[in-house]
Order: sequence, then C-alpha cells, then structure tokens
Amino acid sequence: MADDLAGRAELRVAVLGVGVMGAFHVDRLSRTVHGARVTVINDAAADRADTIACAAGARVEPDPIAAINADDVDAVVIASPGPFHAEQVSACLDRGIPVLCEKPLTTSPESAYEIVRREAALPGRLIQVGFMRRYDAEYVKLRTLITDGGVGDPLLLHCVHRNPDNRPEFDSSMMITDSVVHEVDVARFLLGEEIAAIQVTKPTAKRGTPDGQWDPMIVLLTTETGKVVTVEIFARTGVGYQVRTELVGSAGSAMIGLDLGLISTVGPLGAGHWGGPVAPGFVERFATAYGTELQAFVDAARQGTVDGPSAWDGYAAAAVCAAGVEAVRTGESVPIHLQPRP
Ligand code: ISE
Repeated sequence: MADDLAGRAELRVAVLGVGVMGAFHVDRLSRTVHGARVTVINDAAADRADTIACAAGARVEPDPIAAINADDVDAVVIASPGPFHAEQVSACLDRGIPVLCEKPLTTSPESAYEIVRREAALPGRLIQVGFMRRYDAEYVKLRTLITDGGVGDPLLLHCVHRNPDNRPEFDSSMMITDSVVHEVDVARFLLGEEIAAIQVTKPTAKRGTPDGQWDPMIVLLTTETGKVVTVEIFARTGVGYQVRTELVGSAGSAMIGLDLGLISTVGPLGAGHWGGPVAPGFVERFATAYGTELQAFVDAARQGTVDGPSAWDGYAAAAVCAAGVEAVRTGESVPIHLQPRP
C-alpha cells in the first residue's frame, strides 16, 4: 500500500488520540505541514474528538482500528496512550500504511521486538517513532559536530531533563519510561552506539515527594564501548522546562539547550541578574522539531517510504527503559541484552 502513495498530492491522515500531543499534531498538519490533510480523528473522549475534528474539518471515527482501515486514510499518526500502541501499530502494518507512532513504540521490549520483526518481514519500512529531538536544530548541529570530528572522540555525555510539573500519577518509573526515554534515544543518536547497562542513583528527594518515590534521580547509562552518559531527571522542579545536553570529547566540548536565544541583563547596579526566557514545557521547547518531524513523515510517505527514528530505535529504547525501571527498584546496574537486529 505504501508504494501506492508515491507522488500523491495530499496525504490523508488519521490521528489517533488527541490529548496534548495529538491535538498539537492535528494543528501542525492542518496549518503548517505541506502535503497532508487530517481526514479522521479518533479519541476515547467523544467530546474532545468532536471539537478537534470540527476545527480540522475532519470526521470522527470512534473505533481506532476502523480509522486505520478507512478508505479516506493513507497514513496514521498515533498519539493515543502507550498501552494501545502495539495493537494500533500492528493494524497499520496489516494494512501496509505508514505510521508515525509517539513513544513508546509499545510498552514492553518483547512487544516492541515483535513489531520490529513483523515490519522487517515486509518489503519496506512503515514505522517512524516520535523521537522528535532528532529533528531539533540544536541536536542536529551537535550530531554533525560529533560526526565531523569537531570535538575529537566523544567521551562523555551529560544530559539534564527538568520537567516543571507533572500529573500526580507521574511516578519514578514514568520518569524513566516517559522522560529518560528521550535521553536514551539522544545518547544512541549522538554516540551511534547501543546502551549496554543502566544504573539509577536516588539522591535526597525534593520536599513533598511521596514515600517510595524519588525526584530527582541520576541515571547512568553505559554504552557498548564503555562511554558513560549521565542523566539528571526531575519530574517536578516548579520552574520552567529545562533540557540540556553536553558532549565532552577528546578535543573539546559542546553544549545545547541553554535557552540562550535571548539574553537580557536587568536590575540595578550590584543587584542585577542576567538571563532569558525559559520554555514553559516540552511542546513549546520542541514546537519546531515536532513540525519538522511531521513534515519529514509526510514527505517520505508521499514518496512511498518512511525514514527517521525506526521501530528498532523504539525497541532499543524500550529495552533500556524496562531495565531502567528495574534499576530504580534494585539500585543495581542492570545489563541490557538486545535481540538480534533482523
Ligand atoms: C513527555 O511525555 C515528553 O515526551 C517530553 O518530551 C518529555 O520532556 C517529558 O518529560 C515527558 O513527560
């Protein structure tokens, strides 16, 4: 089916799940992404589906599998809750249409690997996983610097991931599977290696953190050649959204994510401070990257292909995060053994 899309003037897209992320994708697809139109909306909340569909000039389909199989759908964006992803991605593979699936690809390494194997048995790729940082200009620049040898041999990667706030159910496991998962993908993207082990240290928690939960945590990833990645993760800082990455190489270092777009110096002599705006959340910080990601998905789908982060990237991240959840529990270093790449 993907081949039938080659040269299509306008890709007709179904969006499954229109919470914060899905609604944002619908808006981008309707207003800024070229060559695509949202035709079908699906969401468990009927009111929400109606409102978003009405604004986008799309129709509502209450059954997600029927939405994937609809005649007026050429490609699918999945932004539904993670537990639905395995079934919905599988239905896209069954129909043979391209799918951009928000992370996680699925909720376990086993089901993610099953998807990798099923896709590998098809004539071409159909799955792009929503690791949008790979489309962020700063990450792309940092990767180019590394691959061009601009900082010598990469040695260490330091990642900071501070969320301003989160819903009450966002616990220490979700800090790994929902937040650190991006750092896992960034580490694999920047260093070009798989992660071989993960360990989690739990410093004194912020006041107000429920018993049995840890906020912040420090995550240590070790790559297959022994490079070390540190990740500082906060679920709730009460301040803005801060995501920084510093690469230390044998010939220098480079840092991104400093919100240095606008620097201001304010305040009276002796009592001034300097600084600029801090993004309030990930949607604002990565707005351009999300748009670029969607445009890349649409452009490739219209040519009958898919590129960008693959099902294998989704599987590798799921395997590291499952080990990470165990590392939170045990405090031990947990090794990661990936299945063979098909
Ligand atoms: C959220 O689900 C995201 O994907 C954001 O990019 C991440 O920064 C945040 O921590 C997650 O909760």
